[in-house]
Amino acid sequence: MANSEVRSVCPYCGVGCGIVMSVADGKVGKISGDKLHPSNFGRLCTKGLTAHLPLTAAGRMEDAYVRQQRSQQPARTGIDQAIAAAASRLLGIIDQHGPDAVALYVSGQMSLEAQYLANKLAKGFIRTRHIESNSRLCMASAGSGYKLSLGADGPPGSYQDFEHADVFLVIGANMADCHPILFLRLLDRVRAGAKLIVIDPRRSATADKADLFLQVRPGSDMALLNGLLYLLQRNGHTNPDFIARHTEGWDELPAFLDDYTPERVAAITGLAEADIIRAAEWIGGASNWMSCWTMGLNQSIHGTWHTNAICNLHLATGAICRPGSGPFSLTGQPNAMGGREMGYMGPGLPGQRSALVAQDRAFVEQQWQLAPGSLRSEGGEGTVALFEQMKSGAVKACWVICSNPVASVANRQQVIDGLRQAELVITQDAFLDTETNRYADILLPAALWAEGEGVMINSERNLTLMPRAVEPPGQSLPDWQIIARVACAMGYADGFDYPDAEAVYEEIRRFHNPASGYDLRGIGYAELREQPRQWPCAPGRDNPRSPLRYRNDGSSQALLHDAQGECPALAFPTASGKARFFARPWLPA
Ligand SMILES: Nc1nc2c(c(=O)[nH]1)N[C@H]1C(S)=C(S)[C@@H](COP(=O)(O)OP(=O)(O)OC[C@H]3O[C@@H](n4cnc5c(=O)[nH]c(N)nc54)[C@H](O)[C@@H]3O)O[C@H]1N2
Ligand SMILES: Nc1nc2c(c(=O)[nH]1)N[C@H]1C(S)=C(S)[C@@H](COP(=O)(O)OP(=O)(O)OC[C@H]3O[C@@H](n4cnc5c(=O)[nH]c(N)nc54)[C@H](O)[C@@H]3O)O[C@H]1N2
Ligand code: SF4
Ligand SMILES: [Mo]
Repeated sequence: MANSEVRSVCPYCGVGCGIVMSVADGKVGKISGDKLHPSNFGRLCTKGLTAHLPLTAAGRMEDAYVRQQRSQQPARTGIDQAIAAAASRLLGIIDQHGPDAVALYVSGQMSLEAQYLANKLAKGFIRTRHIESNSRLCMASAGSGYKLSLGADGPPGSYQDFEHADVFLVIGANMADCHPILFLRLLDRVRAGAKLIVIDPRRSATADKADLFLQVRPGSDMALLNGLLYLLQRNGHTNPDFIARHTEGWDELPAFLDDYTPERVAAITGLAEADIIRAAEWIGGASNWMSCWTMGLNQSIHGTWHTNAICNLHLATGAICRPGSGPFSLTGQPNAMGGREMGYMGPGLPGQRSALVAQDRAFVEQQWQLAPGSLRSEGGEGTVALFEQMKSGAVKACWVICSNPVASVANRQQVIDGLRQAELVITQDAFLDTETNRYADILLPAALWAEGEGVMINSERNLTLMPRAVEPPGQSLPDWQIIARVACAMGYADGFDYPDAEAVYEEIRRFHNPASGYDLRGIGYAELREQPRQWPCAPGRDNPRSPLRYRNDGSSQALLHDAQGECPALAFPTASGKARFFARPWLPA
């Protein structure tokens, strides 16, 4: 390949910063920030600046490996033979034990195309209910919380809101270390006068920058969030007009909130009453305010409720779906947002659809050219349950792609027991010596992000094309291609014969969802080669940005008429078109 500058996206976190790679002699020599990219405008953190180093690091898996016996070392094999072996052994297990004996465990670090194909293969063709992803460990709570409160997954706003907020509520997120470039954007606004409230049991690097640091007891957030809403209501800082027009379920809240007086909340959280009161005054007095949260709230048995409680605050103050305001869950992984949209957890189907909904199944069956009634109306039970089911022998084969569950899933011993108990473990990784590969029967060599083409979607629904900048080493192939080739070898060539990643993406574009506004129709590879673009994007839309969702303009989402036949300003994708309040109590962890 000729020497060139290639624009792409940093593969390390959900901020999704634009990068420019200097490619010379078939190698990426240097990475700098893309000044034109809407996530970072040229800034990069250390991880982005050094993202090219792993491409040529020692230990890449350049060939496939197959282990004939568990006690032996895996032997180097041609990739064609390994793919054929993977396919025939999967088919053998399906024949003998049925489709639910097979599981896929995939990743928010893969491209959109790979995520889509994995789900298509699992739900559409193998017809197992077991496909899960590492995002289950990460932002599944935010996803299900949004769905309940607002009707669909994903933040309603965008990074542009950071430039307009007057108050930031950062709770259970260490942005300074984990989303550094977005944190710089936030601090720019704080320097211009906005106030930063940080809620964390630890005095983190993020807390060090706070105007008000609330050092809560771990697991007491629900009490605090309810306590803030109690005070907003008592102080007359709610927005009754917004509540009446765009929400339902408020009626039961005032009585419920009476349990969350500053006195009681202080006792539960360990905070000073005065600090709780101050936080509520800042939020109530702000013209615009945003909340940012991540693992401190998501990784909890009450994770979904936490998202509901945050949405309650925004709905009650009407601080949502307008510039500078909104609940903004930060995405950890570079393409977890894409995976959530592709439905790679539980019963999800592409385009923010669900296998539990008959209409959604019918739509997807049509797209995949399957007979009506082919898709199953159920999903799996989640990541932890998946490894339990492997350990108990119910799930007999697991194909792990772009994740290292022995290192990252809770209760390591159970994961190891599950992998040991399984008849067939296939891993697909870019590196050879991972904790999980040690338990694999077949190891498939994956290309890294810069070695294949694909799309990544960041926290704010922005799509960036990752072009192929360099050749993958040895026999390694992009994830989407390995998945497609295994599917073809299993006999599903009709559904998986794609010439390139763009052809897969073209199929994904057909999954426009007028219920949720999920819409890539106006975004093709051709547009993405010019610049990143944000969905919802109806065909012909000029503006590459689409910073606000749920505006009732009928372009990507079906136009909503209310009971009086009028069109409200906002259309939440719920049955009534209104967002929902949920009374979620604080319970001990
Ligand atoms: N350098 C680096 N950056 C990364 C990653 C990485 O591996 N390395 N991973 C990426 C990924 S996948 C993710 S998910 C994100 C994670 O990003 P974050 O969620 O921001 O990081 P964590 O350190 O997991 O947790 C955030 C904070 O939650 C706090 N916390 C713990 N328990 C509670 C609680 O009960 N209540 C409250 N309010 N807070 C609590 C912790 O003290 C911590 O400061 O980072 C992304 N960015
Ligand atoms: N103890 C503890 N556990 C945690 C967390 C924690 O904070 N503490 N955080 C949780 C969270 S938020 C997350 S998101 C998960 C993440 O958990 P994992 O998904 O296990 O995370 P990674 O370490 O990113 O592992 C990714 C694997 O993919 C490989 N890889 C990288 N690029 C590619 C590629 O392009 N293709 C393929 N096929 N492979 C590739 C890497 O070599 C690596 O083995 O961990 C969760 N588990
Ligand atoms: S903030 Fe995230 S996306 Fe941006 S450069 Fe750092 S790791 Fe990459
Ligand atoms: Mo994560």
